[in-house]
Amino acid sequence: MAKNKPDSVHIDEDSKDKALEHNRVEQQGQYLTTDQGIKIENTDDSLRAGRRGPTLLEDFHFREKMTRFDHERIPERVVHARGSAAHGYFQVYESMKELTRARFLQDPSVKTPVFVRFSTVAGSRGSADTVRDVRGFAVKFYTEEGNFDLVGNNIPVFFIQDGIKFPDVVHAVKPEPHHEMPQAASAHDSFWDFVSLVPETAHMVMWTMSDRALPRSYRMMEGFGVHTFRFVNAEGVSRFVKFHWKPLLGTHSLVWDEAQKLAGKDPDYHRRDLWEAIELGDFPEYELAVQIIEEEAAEKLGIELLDPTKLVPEELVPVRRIGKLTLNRNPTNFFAETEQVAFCVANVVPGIDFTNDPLMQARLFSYLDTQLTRLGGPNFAEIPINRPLAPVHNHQQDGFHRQTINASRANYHPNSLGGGCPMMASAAQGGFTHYPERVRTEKTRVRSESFADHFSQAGMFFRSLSAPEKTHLIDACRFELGKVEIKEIRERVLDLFSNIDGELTARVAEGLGLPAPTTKSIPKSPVQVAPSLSIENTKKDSIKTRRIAALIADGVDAAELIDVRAALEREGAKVKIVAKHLGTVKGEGGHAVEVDKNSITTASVEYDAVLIPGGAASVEALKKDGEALHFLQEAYRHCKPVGATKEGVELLRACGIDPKAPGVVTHAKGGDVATFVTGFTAAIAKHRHWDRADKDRIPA
Ligand code: HDD
Repeated sequence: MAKNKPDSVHIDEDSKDKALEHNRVEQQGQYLTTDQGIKIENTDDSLRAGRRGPTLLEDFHFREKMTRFDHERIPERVVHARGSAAHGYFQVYESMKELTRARFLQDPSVKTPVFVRFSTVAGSRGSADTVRDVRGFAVKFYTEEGNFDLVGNNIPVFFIQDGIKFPDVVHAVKPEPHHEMPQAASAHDSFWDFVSLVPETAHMVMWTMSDRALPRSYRMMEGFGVHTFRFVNAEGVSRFVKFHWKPLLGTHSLVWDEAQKLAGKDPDYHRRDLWEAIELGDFPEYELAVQIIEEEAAEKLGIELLDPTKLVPEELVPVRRIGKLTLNRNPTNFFAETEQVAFCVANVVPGIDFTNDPLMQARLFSYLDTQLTRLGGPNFAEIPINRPLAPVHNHQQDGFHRQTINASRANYHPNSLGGGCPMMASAAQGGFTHYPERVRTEKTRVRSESFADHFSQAGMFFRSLSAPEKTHLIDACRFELGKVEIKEIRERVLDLFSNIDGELTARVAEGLGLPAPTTKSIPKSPVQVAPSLSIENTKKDSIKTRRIAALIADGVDAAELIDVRAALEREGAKVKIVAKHLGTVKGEGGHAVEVDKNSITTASVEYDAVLIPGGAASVEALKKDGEALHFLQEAYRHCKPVGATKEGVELLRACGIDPKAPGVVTHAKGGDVATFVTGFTAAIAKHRHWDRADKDRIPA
């Protein structure tokens, strides 16, 4: 039916959920049918000529079932293949009217639905979650003005300055072409060969060797838009903007030994963590923050804003928190949503615009292009998860898998047959107008001189880390380069490092048994040390959702365990009872304690802290149990908080653990449980206690 008013749309938190509801199919209570709706009487036996005879071609149900199965796979993403996603909503704190006309950033009462996909970069779809890698942090905002995709990472800079080198860096890091090894790892010759020959990788390599590349959880990592974007307001005034996501649970990381063990014990560790947190109602939250840089101030900054290998330190330009993202719903179907979602850097709404960052410019092309193959043609925006909530009207048509049935005879513009529709929208009517940046220059493949410094910020990052973080980074380099087989590559990387920092070069060289090249003269950064870059300086004020393992055996002091558990859970932590067997454990005085995990199915690496409750018989049994001793020693070695009450303290001694070591909290007989819980809570909030001088002599 012809209409003379444009569609209007009202969006609230549930709008996308309601839109997806049309595509959800409930199987409960239904008959099995073919794709044509024919009910099936037997799906376990194919149609054959005689009971022992050949299968007949006419068995349409068999052929359809098999054909559909044979074609279930689509190409995995060429990068970021392994991912996990969730639905949620975004709400701005106050109107951003002065800075941008983007409508979803105007009204604090509006909840804009979002779909967020987290990912690793290098590994295949089935690879482990906890590998050393960058994490993708891609957010699709379903705004009333159309979809805005903020396709970021958990690291604020990138390996290369120009997207034309993206295929090179990705080929170098992916498994090598002759034998397809190693999986989901950068510790191999081709990656480090590339790094050694492309000095612009230096800054990002510092980040990927740091603890940032081993997040504890998708819920506990920062996100970054990386590029400089533009905010444009209704008056057409443009300002540069850098986007950040700040997790409300703080930023926390794993240690390398733990990450490697987790990759075997639970390859789905991050996926499970995200899924379970949402199922339990512990909704992950992140604040959207922006750094705003006036056009005139940009030149005086001393940092090339178009260079994606550079960040703007928070110490130089403050980060303003402007709104909150809450993830509150798991997808209904992994393939339909998480796998088929298609993000694109070019998806922006009026009020947000691009810059000439050559990496960003390349990305504006690549995403739509890759979806054409991955999702089988040009109609992927019609897949339910990708479909905007804003109305879509244009003359695009046909192609594989078209869903929309355009009703108009006029499929061109201008037209009179369709009354000139769809119409153009002026800026006042919500039309997207590109920021009219002045461009008057020559065509060239020459990179600007302002992109020449590759080392000042690599050095700034390294210098900004705490001593333990520096050691982790150096150990990571020793590990990765230790896996490199060609000695010349190791030497060239050391030479590269000598442009970054003397201590870094010397300590990595020592680990590799190579002479350290003399430190080059390192260019100065406008900010020499940026404390905001160290994870240790991020907030550590909560134990919400931290997993604590209580190791127990028969004879545990059940009454006290129940008290301590309740107190920790009041703070939002999750206490899991770990024992030799499932079922129940007999506590002192006959209390039965329900076991959550038997020790054969779990390991210390799955927890943030360990609790050893009192109870003489329980502790005596644990002392003779190698698995329990290993559990505790491993957690201690990974610098996790350890709490022990009464006889539990003896288990520490049996493990060679000093009860007075940092992050070890004890409470002797007759002590006050409340004081113990307060101390243990503070130790857990700190997440890790790196200053354990003796940890390396603990066998685990
Ligand atoms: Fe990219 C996927 C993030 C540089 C080309 N990229 C992809 C995803 C994320 C990023 C999070 C996964 C999205 C999802 O969950 O589906 N990429 C980044 C960031 C970059 C970056 C933060 C640097 C600032 N990417 C980059 C460049 C190019 C690409 C320079 C090419 C010129 N990226 C792609 C891609 C992918 C992709 C090939 C693979 C799958 C997809 O797009 O949908 O187009």
